[in-house]
Amino acid sequence: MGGFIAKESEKFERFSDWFDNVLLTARIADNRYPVKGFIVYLENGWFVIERVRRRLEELLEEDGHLPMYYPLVATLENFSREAEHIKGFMGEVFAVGKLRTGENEAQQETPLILRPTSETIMYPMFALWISNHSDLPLKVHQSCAVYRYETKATRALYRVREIPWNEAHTAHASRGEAEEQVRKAVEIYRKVLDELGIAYLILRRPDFDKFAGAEYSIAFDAWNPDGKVNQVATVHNLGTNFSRVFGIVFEKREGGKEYAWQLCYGFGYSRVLAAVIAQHGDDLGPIFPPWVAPIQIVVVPIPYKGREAEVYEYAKRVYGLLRPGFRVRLDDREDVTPGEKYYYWERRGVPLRVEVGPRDVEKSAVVLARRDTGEKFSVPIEMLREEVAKVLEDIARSLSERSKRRLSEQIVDAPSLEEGARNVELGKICRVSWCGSEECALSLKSSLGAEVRGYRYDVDEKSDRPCIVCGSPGKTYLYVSRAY
Ligand code: PR8
Repeated sequence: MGGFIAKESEKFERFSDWFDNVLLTARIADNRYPVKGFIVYLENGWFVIERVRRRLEELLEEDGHLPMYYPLVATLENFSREAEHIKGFMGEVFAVGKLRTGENEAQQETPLILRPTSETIMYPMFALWISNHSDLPLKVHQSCAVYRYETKATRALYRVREIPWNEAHTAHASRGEAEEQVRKAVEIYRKVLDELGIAYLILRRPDFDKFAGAEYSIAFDAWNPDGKVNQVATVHNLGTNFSRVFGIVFEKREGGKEYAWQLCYGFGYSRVLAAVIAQHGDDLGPIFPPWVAPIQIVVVPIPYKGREAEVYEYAKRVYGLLRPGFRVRLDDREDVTPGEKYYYWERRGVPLRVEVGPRDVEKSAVVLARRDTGEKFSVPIEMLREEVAKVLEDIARSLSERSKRRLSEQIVDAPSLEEGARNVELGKICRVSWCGSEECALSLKSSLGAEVRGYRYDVDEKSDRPCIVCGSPGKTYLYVSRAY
């Protein structure tokens, strides 16, 4: 066994072409819809998103988040109440109103805005519902689309103008409780991403890059084959910045009033889908982690002349054995060769293939072929279900390990600015010693020609080297790379 090395040169050397091609061939998304930044999610892409959505919502609801649905539109007036927030988003807002259909409709009403995010839609309602400490904590979530008139180049899944996401918003009675919820939110996101085998860094963003209106922001940056990291989720501590503006005030247990402490966090479904494809795929196409794979197993009969009937019969039996509990497809097309079928399903990301030929019929066995490693092995039919379950689990584990290895290979320590710039050019994530000053972080952006993504949130990385910019003693390490 072994000896098979997945070909990935296309994916690493011509990522953009590879990705566009995979989206269409594997029926994930079609980017040809004639409105910039809007795409059609095809059956396989949407299937993965749906699975991920269900799992995320399950975890959020276990943690006490209530599912709600808020309006798509807001008035410009409401939207404009938090000064920092509006500064951050005003350039990206879509406006809507009634279409003018006749001459005498000269008088236009003030347009409404489409939510670019829902703080200013939800928080006036929070103010109505919260008046006492017993109303807290309040935790809500919704999966929906938000709309941003992105001015940077759009890119299917990575940077779209209609963004499918889950957003969660919470209000708490103290700074401490809000901080505790930051940790819980990070754990929930971490769990979903880990189950998908996605490898990422959890980074606290530098202050100049925090969410508009937040005290601080934490982000999950997933690695990407072209070296541009993919921010798949973010957790923002809003402090009392929004509650002051929207009047979210509560009566304290010990008497007196206080503004509620708030968080908001978002999980970008389309970017998570992009990470699944980009991190796990190879030159043939995607490899879906089994629990989100639209089809987990394909059964391919290998008929020999004169023995077609018994092979097809046997394949049907195998299919029947797997059907309860697995998402399985029997490819019994008669005008397509087994080899063509292998290729067809490999390109669609099916993680496991079951081959059955005349010899398997005789031996009461089947051959299992793994999409990730190419390994093949024979399994007796009475062990089929257990073996398949084990192999699927093992595929998930090995996708995850491989992806983590890739991430650590992509991170390099840069001792000087020249080294850093060269590595950024090579598509690396540079780790550089930093004194903690905003000025040095800002200057890195221009000297390395890349984005300053921040420092580790989950690990306290103490630096014992001088700051790469000013030379004074380093405090921690900053991660710098190109980004989507
Ligand atoms: C918030 N408010 O808004 P955030 N294309 C694809 N995914 C995107 C795009 C885009 N153009 N823009 C953002 N995302 C907070 C938290 C409520 C929820 C995804 O936060 O602006 C990214 O994965 O950081 C991003 O991390 C997430 O939405 C949240 O967006």
